[in-house]
Amino acid sequence: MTDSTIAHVRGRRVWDSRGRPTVEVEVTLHSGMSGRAIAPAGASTGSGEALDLRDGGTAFGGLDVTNALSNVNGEIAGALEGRDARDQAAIDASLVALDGTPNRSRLGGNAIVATSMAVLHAAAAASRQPLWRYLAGNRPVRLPLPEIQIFGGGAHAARRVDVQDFMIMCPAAGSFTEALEWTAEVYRAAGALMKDAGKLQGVADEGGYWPAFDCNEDALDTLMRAIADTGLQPGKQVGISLDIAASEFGRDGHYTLALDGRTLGTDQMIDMLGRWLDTYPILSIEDPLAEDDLEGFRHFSQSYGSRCQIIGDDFLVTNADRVKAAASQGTLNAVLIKPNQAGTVTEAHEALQAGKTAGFGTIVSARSGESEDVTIAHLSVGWDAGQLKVGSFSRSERMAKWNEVLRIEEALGPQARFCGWSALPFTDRPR
Ligand code: 2PG
Ligand code: MG
Repeated sequence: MTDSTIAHVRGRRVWDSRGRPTVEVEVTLHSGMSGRAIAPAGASTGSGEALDLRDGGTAFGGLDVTNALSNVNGEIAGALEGRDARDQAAIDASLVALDGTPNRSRLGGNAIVATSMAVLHAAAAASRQPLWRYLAGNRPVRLPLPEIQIFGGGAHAARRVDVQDFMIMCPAAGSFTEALEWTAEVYRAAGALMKDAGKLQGVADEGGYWPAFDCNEDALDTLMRAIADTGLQPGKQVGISLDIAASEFGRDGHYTLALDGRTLGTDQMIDMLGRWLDTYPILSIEDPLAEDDLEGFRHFSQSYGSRCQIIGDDFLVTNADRVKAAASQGTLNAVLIKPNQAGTVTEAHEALQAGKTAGFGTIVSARSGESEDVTIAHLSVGWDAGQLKVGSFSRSERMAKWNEVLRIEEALGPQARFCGWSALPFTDRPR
């Protein structure tokens, strides 16, 4: 038995940022050190994701997690107690084998990912290092380029507009601190514009302003005005990033827009996005097409991949094999990394490494249902991912992550390096 031997694994029910039940796991080592993590939850989910186990029935809309918690406190605890928390890969492999299903539906993706992350925290605590440093070892790390939401939309705002995330990126900022400062100004300016227009109606699930717009372009124009109002240069200093989350409204090559009820074919969808790319300084676009539209992705990437980051989220579901296939098929140039989509820390890391090997942009990402858990802030630095997507610049489940990166930046001191433009996988910058 060593200091890092697992003594207890305990699951408990806590509540997420949407007021829904979720799984927290606490792993205590023989030394008395411990690690804790909370499972996040998506609203726009890819069909290939690890599955959250929910009770069904009437309580809390069927979303309770008592079965997932029983699995943590029963089978999972039984399998992990006595194991060394530093053997992350072996522990994650055991969790996958114990579950035995391709999508973690027996024990629950929520039970498994919270356990996997709690084991990681416990191992870092045993090494008496912050998590990001434990992950990085002696390798140099960089502070991620943040993607920050200004307006919500899609499944996070009752489909008020089609696009799910209207975000900004500040690749010309000199530091992570400065990127947040610029973002804070844009967020304030956007709020003021909404107020003046009589459209300020609170915020959506990830803290971006509620999208009280008549069309998607209205949101883009308002975003451009907000950037300009701060005195920052759109394109050169502050770019736009969109998550279309097209699987939410597209299938079999047909895309039905919520606002006007129009149905577009794949080519028309690509034309519409292409017009946006020609009109606005869009640096990044996520899930521009639905997860079943491989040809659409390939076509879109061929047309725009040299001047825009094209991210697979629902399309890749943080799966290393899918990332490798995307690299050989030329369907995109970046991958979103969500630990709960993959199921375990190890699988998420494998997907990230596959992305790096392919020369892709790699973005560690939160979910729309979040908590005070800041694991992903540490993963983004410790894995040197280059980018971090957490939602907006309000609501403490979002701010907790941005603030944690500020603490890491301070701890790095003179060694702090901000990714900026280098995080983006394309060469033709906006002029
Ligand atoms: C996404 C995420 C975060 P959700 O689609 O990228 O914005 O949303 O967690 O609902 O899948
Ligand atoms: Mg997405």
